[in-house]
Amino acid sequence: MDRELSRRHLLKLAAAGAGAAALSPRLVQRAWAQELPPLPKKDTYTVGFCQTGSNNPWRLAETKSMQDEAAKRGYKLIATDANEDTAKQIADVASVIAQRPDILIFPPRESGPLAPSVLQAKQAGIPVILIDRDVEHDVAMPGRDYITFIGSDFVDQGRRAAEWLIGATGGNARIIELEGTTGADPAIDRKQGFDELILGGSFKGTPVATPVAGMQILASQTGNFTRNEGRQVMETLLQAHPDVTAVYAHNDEMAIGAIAALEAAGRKPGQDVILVSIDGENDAIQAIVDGKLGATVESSPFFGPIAFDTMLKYANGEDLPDWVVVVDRFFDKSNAAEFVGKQY
Ligand code: GYE
Repeated sequence: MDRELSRRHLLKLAAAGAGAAALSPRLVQRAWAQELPPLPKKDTYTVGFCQTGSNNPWRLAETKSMQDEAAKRGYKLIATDANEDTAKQIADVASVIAQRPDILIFPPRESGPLAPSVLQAKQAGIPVILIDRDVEHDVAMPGRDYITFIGSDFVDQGRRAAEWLIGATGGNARIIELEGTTGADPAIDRKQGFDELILGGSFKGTPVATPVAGMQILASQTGNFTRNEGRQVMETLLQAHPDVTAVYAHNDEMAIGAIAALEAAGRKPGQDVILVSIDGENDAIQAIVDGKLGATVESSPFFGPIAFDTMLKYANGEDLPDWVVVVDRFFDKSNAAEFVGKQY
């Protein structure tokens, strides 16, 4: 057992109010069994990276960021692509574990089904860092079962989108919400943050917002984070709700799809229908400049540098937070021009 890691664990026990000296040997033994797998200090690492798919610019940018950074540092990447199929990602993780990388760094496509995969890696003695999407903490816990989650505050992203939309519509809108992949952490949280602000609600029993009287959500349906499904779902919902005046899409690709559906139906995105989304890809920045998309909350796909830096901190025995929060910018017509073609 790495001494630095042992120290980290004891610090945690102490922080939890359980002094190590007060623990019976059996309890200590059980605590060790819960230890995160260690990561030795080495000159080079073999890193497992199980991507969810390659069906949008965000995913491609994330994969490239991991590949580029691994190449720069001379690390070997064992990469898989689940083709946006959760069952395949579960199988991919299992097969990468069998190849015994030093560490597994990956985005779990769905937060429930991939949680056991994290435990599987831990059992095999392979430490895990989750990037961009998290798993359910009642099954797998950061700091206990995996090192940490590196990613954005998705609830806050949803809130920021709602705040902007309330401002842009003067607090009066009939909204269609295009949700991300069902069961994906960002889809769940982006809906929660947005809906809470618009409709009012509570978080763990505490009221967080009162409804905005003039804002209503006409329909909320998944478009699977893709442009094509965003367009198709928007086409269908537009027929059922021709009185729509705003769209909130959980990512840019679906917003771009919705813009196409609106234009095909003779509507004027940016004028009679106001759109807001999340990510900050090139096409979205351009759509803002063109006056079709109102704003997008940034969600960065560039995880390579921060993922490997975090990995090295772990190898060095540094105490890490359970969540490494990625801070996001915001793009609207006030700043979009300076980012044209500079994103991904
Ligand atoms: O917003 C979306 C992608 O998990 C944060 O997944 C990520 C999201 C991102 O497909 O475009």
